[in-house]
Order: sequence, then structure tokens, then C-alpha cells
Amino acid sequence: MEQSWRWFGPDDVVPLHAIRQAGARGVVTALHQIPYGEIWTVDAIRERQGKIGADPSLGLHWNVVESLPIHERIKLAEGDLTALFDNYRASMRNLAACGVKVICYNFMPVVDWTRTELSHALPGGGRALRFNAHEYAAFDCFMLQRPGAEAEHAAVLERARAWFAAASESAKAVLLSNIMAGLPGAFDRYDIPGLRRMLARYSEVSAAGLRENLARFLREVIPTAEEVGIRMAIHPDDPPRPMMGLPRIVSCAEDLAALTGAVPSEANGITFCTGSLGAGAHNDVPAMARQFAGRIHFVHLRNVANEPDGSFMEADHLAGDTDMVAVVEALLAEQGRRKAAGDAHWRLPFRPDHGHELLDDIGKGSFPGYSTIGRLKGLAEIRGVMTAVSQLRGLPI
Ligand code: DNO
Repeated sequence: MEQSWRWFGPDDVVPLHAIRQAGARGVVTALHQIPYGEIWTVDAIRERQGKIGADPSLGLHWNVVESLPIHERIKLAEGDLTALFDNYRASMRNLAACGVKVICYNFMPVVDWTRTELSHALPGGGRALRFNAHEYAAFDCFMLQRPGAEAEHAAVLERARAWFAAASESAKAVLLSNIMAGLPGAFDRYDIPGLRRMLARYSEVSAAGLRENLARFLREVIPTAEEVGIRMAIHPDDPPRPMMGLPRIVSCAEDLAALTGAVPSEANGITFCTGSLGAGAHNDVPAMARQFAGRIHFVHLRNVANEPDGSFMEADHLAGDTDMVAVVEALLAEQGRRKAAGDAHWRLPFRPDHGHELLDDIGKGSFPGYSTIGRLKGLAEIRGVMTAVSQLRGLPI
């Protein structure tokens, strides 16, 4: 598996040489400065490649785009989408012309990954990301005041009410900004009125409707992907459940089966994110890795510890509820299959997904989840698992 590392570009406080020191060579990045829906030009792509390759001794290359975002109007099927589809295809062609051929994207309405706490203290002073079900319920029911929300949070409603009653205005503001922190670009961060407006735009979109909108997107872009050799890799919902009443359709095995079946092409693939899928108690993550192996084009390895009320915490990469050894074994077996079949792209790019903030990470201002030392530790642990599984099972690493 190709060891990779997410780099947010020149604004990332984690420098490129740290990637090399961590042991990765693949750089996963995106042109976050370009507004959603606009074309990524060859010049802009080359400029980023120039930065990544500026010091050849590091041996880094841009191997995966994360993400080429989907404009909200495509998710909503709102208005004439011709220009948006044309622009998306143009960006795909430009990326392929520059040799960047794996594109990660997601189809989560309005918000991306969602946590309520970005700096949860761990024994010894590390920091982790957490999702507290009662805080999220307080946000949904009492800050957003979404009609019908209380019924959905019955199990934690009393704790949510108590949290809200005791919370200062600044604690509420922190909760809002934590929930918004999952949106990586400079665009589309919402305040409460803005969120309500977005939810209203989705009021007519059911899960089935959203599924159809995704299928339409895939029908528009997969032929281009096939033509230029791009592998599209949808990222699962994080957490894998409806949020704020918004449907989510990439949350479980049935969802993955539906979307891969909607356009049955190898180019229509998956980012296998163990942390996102693992935050759903309904998901058997190693079994899903085996079931969808042929469509996995990019991998995020991370672990979560789930709690009975729906809360979860980002755990060490080899701790938590997901059997990481079993996942790695499934992925290496798939690599073996591809290699034997003569597939030039048999090696799967993967990155350690979020890490804790550890030691000198603290106070550095890295993007939530994207610390240096925490990810370096995660990558090192996974590298150990990969090496052991590969040797014991005779599978290509
Ligand atoms: C979280 C990330 C996601 C991912 C997008 C892909 O850390 O894995 O935000 O980049 O969902 O489009």
C-alpha cells in the first residue's frame, strides 16, 4: 500500500519535509482556494505539483485529490447543472493530464465530518476528537431548533437539555464552530441562520432523491473517468447516519452496494474510510473491506471507540472497535488479486486518517485531526501491521 499523507497546501502548518520524515511519499491534497464548482486549471494543478516536488530529495508526489468537491446544487439537483457537470469533467481531464488519477469526493449534504469536541484531553496530555451525542442533540434541538429533532434524540435529550441550560454563550459558539470544522475549504461555513437556510433547501430531498442525484452525478462523470483513466472514490458519511434531518446515503454496506451498482464501472469506486464507517455500530468494517475490495481506490485508516449512547471517540489507530489487522489483511489480499491480474494500479494509496495531538503537536494550529506526531504514530503502527501481515500471509505490500 502506498503510504500517503494529507497536506492542505501552503497554508498547512505541517511542512512537506515532515511527510518524508513520517515515511510517506504520496501527498494527498486539494486546491482548497478554488471555489466549489469552478475549473481546476492545468496551471493551478501544475503549480501545486511544483510545490510538492520542489525539493526532489523528499521524493514526494501528488497521488490523490482529496477532495474535488461536489457543488451543493448537484447534490440538490437544483436548476440547470450543465455548467457544473462540464466544469467537474474539465477538472478531471486536467488532473488526468497532470498524472493525478485518483479523486476522492463526498456526497454529504451541507456538512462534512462532524464532531462536537476537537480537543478532548487524554491521559498524559494528548488531545482527541470526540462526538458527544448529547452535545450534538443540544445543538440540533435547542440551538438549531430543528422541528422534530427532539424525537430523534430521545435517549440523550435530558442530558442535552441540561448541557444547554448550563452552557455559556461562548460554549455554544465553540460547539457551532466545532461542528462546522469538518468543512476543509474556505467556503460554506454556516452560522445558525445560514444552516437553517441550507436545511430548508433540502426540505424536499429524501434519501431516495439524494441517491438519484448521486446516480445522476455518476452517470455524468464516470464515462469521462473511464476515458482519461481516473478512479473516482466516494468518501463515506462521517458519522454514518442522518445529520440535522439531512439524508445520508453512503453509510452502510447496502448504500455502498447501491452506489457501486448504480453505475457498474470500476472507475466508480470508494474511499474506504475505516473511521467513518466504524462510527456506525451497524457496520462490520473488515467484512465491508472484503465485500467492496474490487472498488476500493483509496483508503483512510483510523479507529473509533463507540459508546452506547451514540457518542464516539477517535481512538489510537490500532485500538478502538475496528479490527485494523483484519482490514489491512483484506486490502493486501485485494492488492494480491490486482497484481496477479496484471493491474498496473494494484498498489492502494492509503493515509493515516486523523491522529491525536501529541507532545509538540499541541498548540501548533494544525487542522483538527491533522497533527504531525499523532499521524506519524498512526502511520508507523499501520506500517508495522502491513509488514507483518504481508510477510505472514505472503501478500504484496
Ligand atoms: C475528514 C476527511 C473528510 C474527507 C471528505 C472527502 O477528515 O476524511 O473531510 O476529506 O469527506 O470529500
